Amino acid sequence: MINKNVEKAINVQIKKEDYSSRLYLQMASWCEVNGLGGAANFLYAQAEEEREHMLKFVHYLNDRGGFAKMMELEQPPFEFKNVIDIFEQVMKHEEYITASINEVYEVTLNEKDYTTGSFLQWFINEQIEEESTMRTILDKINLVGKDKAGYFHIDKELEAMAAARPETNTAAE
Ligand code: OFO
Repeated sequence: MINKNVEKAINVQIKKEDYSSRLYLQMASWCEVNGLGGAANFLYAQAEEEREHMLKFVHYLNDRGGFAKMMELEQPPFEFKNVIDIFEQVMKHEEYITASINEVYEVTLNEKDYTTGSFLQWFINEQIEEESTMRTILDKINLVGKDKAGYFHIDKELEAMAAARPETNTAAE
């Protein structure tokens, strides 16, 4: 049976992954209606990936004798200035998620639940990758320039990045 404090921490993380998915879905929707098809495709796929993260936690918790609970989610923001604003917010959010995964890891150490600690390694590595991807996108945005031509260029880049993703691509048609 999984330790109660670890179970609680994982349920909080499930909520955060669920929220991440909805946040990116909302951002994708904004991009789609604002002529940013590439960014939309990238973010739709990212939303799907976050849902997969959530499910990984759900199955793990239930398999270990715990009980995954779906909690109420707050409404994600739906007004954005532009694509830079969006990716700056994504970066911030991913940093928050990294800190949050580290907190769950700390609970597993305190409770001497090394099995869950080892399960969390996958997420720790995933966060390194996600933060690095978002940093690359922000660097590219800074390189191409923060004007209409720059936005157009970055949208093409994001389109290519979305197409190159190995995961399920649930991009809009
Ligand atoms: Fe963005 O990553 Fe989930 O965990």
